[in-house]
Amino acid sequence: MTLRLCCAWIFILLLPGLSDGGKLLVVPMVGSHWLSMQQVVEKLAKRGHEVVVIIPEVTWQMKTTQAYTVKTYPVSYTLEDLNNVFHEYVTTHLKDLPFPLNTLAMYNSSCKDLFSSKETLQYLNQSSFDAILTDPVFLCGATLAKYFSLPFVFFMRGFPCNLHYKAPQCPSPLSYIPRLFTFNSDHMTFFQRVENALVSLLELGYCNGFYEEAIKLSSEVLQRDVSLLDLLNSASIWLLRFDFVFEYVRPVMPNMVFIGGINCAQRKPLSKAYSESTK
Ligand SMILES: *[C@@H]1O[C@H](CO)[C@@H](O)[C@H](O)[C@H]1NC(C)=O
Ligand SMILES: CC(=O)N[C@H]1CO[C@H](CO)[C@@H](O)[C@@H]1O
Repeated sequence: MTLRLCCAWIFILLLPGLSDGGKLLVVPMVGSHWLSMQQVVEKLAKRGHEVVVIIPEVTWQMKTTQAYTVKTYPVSYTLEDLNNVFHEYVTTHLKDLPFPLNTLAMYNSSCKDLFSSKETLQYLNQSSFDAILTDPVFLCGATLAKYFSLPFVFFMRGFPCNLHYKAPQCPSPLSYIPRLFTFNSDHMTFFQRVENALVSLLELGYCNGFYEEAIKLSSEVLQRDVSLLDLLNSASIWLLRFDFVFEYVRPVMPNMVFIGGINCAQRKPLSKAYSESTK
């Protein structure tokens, strides 16, 4: 009996169809986030998966290769708008001001343009992808996955407000898991625990405010009221581009995979000046 079962398994594994590559749609975030994602995308294409990367027509040059297909969609802004947004982003960052709203506006208009392009949506629908790989920080990829009812994999550094722990429902007892920016450790005094509890109350409110427009757009596209957690909590796998040793020790779910090492995939030798100064 067990032998027969075993043979059946071997037979299933040898069926030609099952070892064929899948069809993957990649919804990246342009800019620095693309650099490490590209490594993965290239590898997947080399392993025989059919990969399509979808990006706005107006974007900074993204190094691409012939290994995968790049599909662009029309957008309502110009390269000059994009550059202005970037300059403002850098200046506000340097002055330590909060995240500039025009950056958000740019991302949300690029997502809106994607859903306004009938031709693009038709192409995506007809391509019948097996899954979506996306950097979810601006939620467009997650919305697209829900729109086409496709399973999706997140590839990311992290969300503000600990959403990458909250959405997959990691246990997060307030007395032991320090909240972001509190600088507490996992050993907290009574007052630190109170502080931790108060910060955790503010977290979701803060993120809902930050993502207000993006959530509005997702609700419009999906024609129902969606919340931030609705959009995020059904991700099949979370590939997290950091390492838990840089964070606090905390329990994570089995579909969360730390891949911080990928940031070192494109390494270069130290510059001569640096190696000499450390001698
Ligand atoms: C995709 O195309 C099919 C068949 O043409 C159609 O029934 C379906 O509604 C489309 N899905 C979306 C999300 O547009
Ligand atoms: C906060 C923010 O950026 N909101 C903008 C998102 O995009 C829409 C149009 O696509 C704008 O009307 C919002 O002001």
